[in-house]
Amino acid sequence: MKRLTNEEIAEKIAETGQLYELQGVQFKPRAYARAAEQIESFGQAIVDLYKEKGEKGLREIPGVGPGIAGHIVEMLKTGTFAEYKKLKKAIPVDVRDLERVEHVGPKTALALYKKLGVKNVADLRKAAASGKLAKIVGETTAEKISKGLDFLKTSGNREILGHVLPLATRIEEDLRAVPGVKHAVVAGSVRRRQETIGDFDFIVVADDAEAVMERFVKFSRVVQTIEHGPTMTIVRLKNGMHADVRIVEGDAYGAVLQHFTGSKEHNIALRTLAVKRGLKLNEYGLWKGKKRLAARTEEDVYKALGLPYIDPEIRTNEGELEAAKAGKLPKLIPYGSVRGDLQIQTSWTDGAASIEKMAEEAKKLGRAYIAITDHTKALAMTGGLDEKRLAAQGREIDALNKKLKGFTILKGSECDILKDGRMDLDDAALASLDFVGASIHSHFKLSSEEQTARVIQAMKNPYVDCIFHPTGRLIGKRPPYELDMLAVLKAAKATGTALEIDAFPNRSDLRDEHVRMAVKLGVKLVIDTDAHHPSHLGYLDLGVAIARRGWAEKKDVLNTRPVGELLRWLKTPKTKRR
Ligand code: DGT
Ligand code: CA
Ligand code: CA
Ligand code: ZN
Repeated sequence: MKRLTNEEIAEKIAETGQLYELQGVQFKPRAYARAAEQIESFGQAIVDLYKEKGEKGLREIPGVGPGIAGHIVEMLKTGTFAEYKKLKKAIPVDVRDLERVEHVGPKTALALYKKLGVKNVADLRKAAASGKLAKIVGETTAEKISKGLDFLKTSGNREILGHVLPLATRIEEDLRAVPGVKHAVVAGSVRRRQETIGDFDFIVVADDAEAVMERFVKFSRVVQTIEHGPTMTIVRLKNGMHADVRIVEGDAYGAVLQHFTGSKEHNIALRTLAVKRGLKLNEYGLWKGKKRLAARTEEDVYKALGLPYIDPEIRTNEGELEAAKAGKLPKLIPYGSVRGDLQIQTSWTDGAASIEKMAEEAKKLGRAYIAITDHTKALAMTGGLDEKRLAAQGREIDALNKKLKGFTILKGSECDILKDGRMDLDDAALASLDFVGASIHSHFKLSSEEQTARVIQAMKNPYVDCIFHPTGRLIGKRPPYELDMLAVLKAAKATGTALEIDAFPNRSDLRDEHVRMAVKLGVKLVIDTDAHHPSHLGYLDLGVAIARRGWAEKKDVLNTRPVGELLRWLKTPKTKRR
């Protein structure tokens, strides 16, 4: 039996769905995508589930029917399955690669393969450069695709935090399970919760370094050892990322962790500060001549430099050392402190699950409330709601609220902002809701003046409580639309409109630097998952990480409030909100 991880199984199922989509098969693409998401977020290793309960056990996974269960069994036995091989042979296109390029959907991918033999991004680049692309898709689309390719190039090989944080956490856990390991943590950009990640840096405390390294290089997630030393090893993981592991003795743990957490800019500033005080800071500790003043914990190191502990998320050398010296560090919003999720899509539009299912799952995760915010009619491809269907949805929510104890479902909307800044729903419909989010989903190419005016116009609507994913960027895929963020933030303050931190991994929107501007201006924030599936509801703390990187405190974030307090704020006329 192959010891495949849930991610590996999910990846192949998802790819199979995309291959079906490429062939124009109905229904299957969606079903496979859904099953893949369930497999990836399944609480137990699929291998173990299969060992325990056989093929029947696999069908307990939501969305997995006999067909997909059969594929999984085959995969566990042989590493692949016949259906996948057949599809891949018919259309040997790397869909996972191509889908990273904006404006390349399944139809285009198929046409490009049939007419030009394009199988991956590298082929696509050649086709674009030679002008052949334009002959197939037309000048306009070719231009758009070329822009998508450029954007992909500049965003490089970095991974999105939310896509790799679970993996980093699992490797930490696996390291901790190795006999003799006392501590294992991930340092570097992951510990700082930076929005994209180059590589993993693990710091391990153990007495017998070599024994631990021997175990580490044999982890099932490791495909290649790049450097193998007694205390420092670099490997390549199955997902293509590199991971460094350093093994240290306990009495230098704090200094090593501090050093390898970074950022480099923060470390350089901290070393300069040490030098000014006649001291020397390196990865072995803080030194006065040959005497080591501190090294055991990070707190010890900062304290010996006359500083309070500085949270990793704000170690960027953007004023944190000055704030620390002045005793003015923010008390960052704690993880787990957001009580309710205010952007959730359901099967009323493009979400995968019912309102009830999303509520149940949110409750399981410890949330006290959610807002249901399905799309509106202008977003026709999602089946966006009109005023009448929104009212019907409201009646379903009323009925559910009667059943639920200690949990509240708020009525909301992700209402489209039309090109001129008007809202896609009439005022009466908006007024009937508890929480109105407004989003841009069209006309991305307006000039900065027009786009800024459009968003500000939306904020002037007395019923719009929040602007969702304010910049519209998709990391590695689509740049933000042109927007004068300072003007938007000032208008948010003036109109009593909140701005969202959308925690969905490839959105992360607002981003850290905007959050910091918002906090300075006293603009209220909301942290949401933008969940389209129950498994997305767990993203909330990724949004908290962005808030922390933007120096936000609990008071800056509206949905850290209990539901009663939140509703009081929402019912206050916008210009009187504090
Ligand atoms: P990444 O991997 O690109 O997402 O970003 P980091 O911050 O994880 O960078 P990485 O893996 O190259 O190094 C981990 C940490 O080690 C980094 O945040 C700070 C420390 N470090 C690495 N190189 C230097 C250096 O040349 N000078 C100083 N002061 N620190 C360094
Ligand atoms: Ca790193
Ligand atoms: Ca590294
Ligand atoms: Zn949506």
